[in-house]
Amino acid sequence: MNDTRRSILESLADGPVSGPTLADSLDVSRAAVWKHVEGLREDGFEIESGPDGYSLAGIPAYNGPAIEYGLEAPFSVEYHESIASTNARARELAADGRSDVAVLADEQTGGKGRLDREWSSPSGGIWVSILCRPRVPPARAPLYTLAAAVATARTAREAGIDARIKWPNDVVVPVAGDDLEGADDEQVSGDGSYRKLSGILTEMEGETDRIQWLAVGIGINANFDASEVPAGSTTLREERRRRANGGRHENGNENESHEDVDRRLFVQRLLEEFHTLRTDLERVVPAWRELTLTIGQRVRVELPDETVVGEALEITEYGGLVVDDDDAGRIMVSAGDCTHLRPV
Ligand code: BT5
Repeated sequence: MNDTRRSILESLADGPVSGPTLADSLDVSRAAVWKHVEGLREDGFEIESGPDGYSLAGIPAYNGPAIEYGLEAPFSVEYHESIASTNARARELAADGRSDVAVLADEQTGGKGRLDREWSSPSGGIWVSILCRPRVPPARAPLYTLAAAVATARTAREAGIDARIKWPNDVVVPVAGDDLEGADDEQVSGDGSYRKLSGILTEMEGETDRIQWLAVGIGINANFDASEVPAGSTTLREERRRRANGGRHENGNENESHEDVDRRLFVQRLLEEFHTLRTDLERVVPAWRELTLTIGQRVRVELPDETVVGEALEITEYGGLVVDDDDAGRIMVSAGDCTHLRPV
């Protein structure tokens, strides 16, 4: 959003302001004010004209300008109703030299998980890629993925959901012991199973000693039913419904639900949390440890050429997982697919 439009919205937030007053305070012509007001209306802002001037009667539910309005983090927002993959778009923007852009979409038609897996991204989700250019060596890149997991879990917790982190990059919701229906028998947390709420895919380009750009892609199942994504997943809507029903799961047939989150506010909090963490990387791992279910669990970690099974002991300063492997003893793994297992 351009600065003049941002200033107009800020002025209108405190009550009606006349066109001439806006023109004076912004040092633009009255015609320019009118043009910007029309532009804001086209973006979905409800701007009424009354005897005292313009007033702001409503903001759009979810689009780029709406997310930028009131966002307290230095990202510009590019929003698409539908796109193949926000990560692919972030890569294009990186090639154009851009930075600090959040690419968002209501729906992705070619969402990607790690190792080129498919990521289901129906309409109603939060599909976002944050493009940035941190001045750190590539070895520290995993901290941005961990920061995204912390930011996601914290924001979901603010929305009333018991979101936790599974190493390295999944945000999951533990399943209570009496609600195991549909949960994978093998995937267990300390007190039952878990369902996946969010996944993160970080892509980067760089040299040995410097990151060129980094795109942190965060997928959060938000305002749709869990039946739209693979078994073993959950959504914000589903979890809030479950909570409202006292823990029982009930299927909803409607397309919209009063348990839906305000995606605009959710994304703003997510970007703000991520920004706070990226400016203070020392705090990322301690914050991650507080939210994880993995440490102390018996885990299986699938690596490209081997599988490690044992107790997860610790996370290293750059996000590696230390496992006490049943055969090989203490091993550090830096990436892989991790499953929590039932204790032997
Ligand atoms: C991930 O991969 O968890 C990373 C997902 C990143 C998605 C975001 S959305 C915004 C940005 N743009 C993109 O194109 N991608 C990023 P991984 O750990 O490999 O998990 C993938 C596996 O999760 C799949 O093989 C499915 O089994 C499962 N899966 C697919 N869609 C899912 C969903 N919506 N919710 C939960 N699980 C899903």
